[in-house]
Amino acid sequence: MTQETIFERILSGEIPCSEVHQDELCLAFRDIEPQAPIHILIIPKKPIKSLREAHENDQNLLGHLLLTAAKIAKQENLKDWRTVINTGEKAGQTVFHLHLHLIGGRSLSWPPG
Ligand code: DGP
Repeated sequence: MTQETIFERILSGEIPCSEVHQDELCLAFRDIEPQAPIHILIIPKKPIKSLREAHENDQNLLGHLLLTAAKIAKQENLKDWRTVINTGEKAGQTVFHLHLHLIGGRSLSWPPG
């Protein structure tokens, strides 16, 4: 059995979050350690560990996450923003439930560290 992540506990309501959006496929809430004035996580309700574990039949879900990020960015009055998906420990993934970071509200440098 795979261990429940913090995001599954947020999805079940066991751990509170600052919710900004919810629909049948995903939940979006403010990151607890914001790296910018706007830092929102968009997570699928389906427990996919990372983008590595996503399958062809998740195509609609993955597209939905991106379009939801754009919708939320507009709601947050962002003109420019960055979406990030960390995949694997060396890429900075710390929670093994797929999530998309929506980051904005300040100038963002490139390349990332
Ligand atoms: P990543 O490093 O890509 O796996 O991002 C995980 C993010 O999750 C990180 O930016 C901090 C955030 N996070 C971890 N625990 C919690 C929590 O309990 N609540 C919220 N809102 N965010 C969390």
